[in-house]
Amino acid sequence: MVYPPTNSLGFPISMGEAQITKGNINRQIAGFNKELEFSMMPNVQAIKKPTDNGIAIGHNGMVSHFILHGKHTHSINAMKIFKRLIHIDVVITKGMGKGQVVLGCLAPHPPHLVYAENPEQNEPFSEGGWETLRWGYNRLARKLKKIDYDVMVIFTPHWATYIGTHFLGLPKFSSLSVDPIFPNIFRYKYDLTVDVELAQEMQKSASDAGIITKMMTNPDFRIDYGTITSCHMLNPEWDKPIITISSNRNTHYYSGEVMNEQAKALGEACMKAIEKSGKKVVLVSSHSLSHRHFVTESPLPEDMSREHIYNHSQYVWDMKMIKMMREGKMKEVIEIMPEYTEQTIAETEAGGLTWMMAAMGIPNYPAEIYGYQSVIGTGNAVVAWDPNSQTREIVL
Ligand code: 2X7
Ligand code: FE2
Repeated sequence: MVYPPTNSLGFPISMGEAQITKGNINRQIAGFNKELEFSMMPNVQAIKKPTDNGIAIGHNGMVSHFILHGKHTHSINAMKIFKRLIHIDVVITKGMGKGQVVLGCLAPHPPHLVYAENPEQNEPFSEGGWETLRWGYNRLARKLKKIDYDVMVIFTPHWATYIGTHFLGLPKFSSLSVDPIFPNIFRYKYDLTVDVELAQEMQKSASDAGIITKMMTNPDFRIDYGTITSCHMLNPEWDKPIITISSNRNTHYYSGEVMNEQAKALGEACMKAIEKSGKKVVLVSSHSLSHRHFVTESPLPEDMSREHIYNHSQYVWDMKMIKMMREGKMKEVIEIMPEYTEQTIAETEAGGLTWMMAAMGIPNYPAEIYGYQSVIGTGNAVVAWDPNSQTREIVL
């Protein structure tokens, strides 16, 4: 058995040989989660059953295609059949082994960004604005289009739950999301799909870790604008299911240090569930960085002559954080998070970045920086962590 490393989809390809001893072969392969079973014509004999988990989705001549549901090992040459050599190509088209995070995104959610994009779902009309952030987001959205993933999991500060951590728990949510502070710029019609199976796994895993949890199963529940803005900017087609995780107010109840510990525990629990699920997941930490903001709006919200960071010290702090991200120093970022959050009233207070970093094993590789810009005085960075060193880029 030969194992060339990967096929064009990035999955391993294995090839095996089987000996034909006589007559014709009608090979039919069926396998369900435990073992592949080869059922063959009576004159065909299997010495040893292949021991992989998977299902065959058909064959074309001598080529069979498998979708695997487990470890990537085969013993296809287990067939001792007629006296000539046949070649069996096993093309693994979809891995259902250990699930993984394929990308982590810091995705700020000022509703101004959606407003400036003028998508058909949003009622108000704008003349644009905040291009540095939007173009950065557009570029990240293009990268995401090239990544194979099953679900986007978002942690949002604007679904604030006062007892425990909640997970979206119905397959569909559809309504109008109105920003309570900026109803003039954000009235967005959404109709989104949730991966309830993974949400339940995450909830169970978090609960097993001692975290208070709950599934949101109220069909009238309104999705917060943080979730919608980050998801819209990352995937305007909405062609993937999502899961939103609420933020518990640990920083406010206790301290930034307690928030860090709780968010880490939640991230690790979510990762266990992801691994078990076999799914490929994009994690999204939806928030701004520094968060002091103006309290009056300019007559035209998108008037960029009015836009600037609230104060210089916020800018200096944000740049310090972004430099550490660029250098792959996420352990240090998390360590300094309580102080940073206090000094700039940063939206990291909700725990999103700590949660995402913990789920990703605290990356020590450089983050991809897509843009930084202020929105009503807050500091916002679009950043991604790509665990795949082959596709990781220096963007800016
Ligand atoms: O939620 C937000 C935010 N985080 C930053 C800026 C403007 C509005 O809303
Ligand atoms: Fe926010």
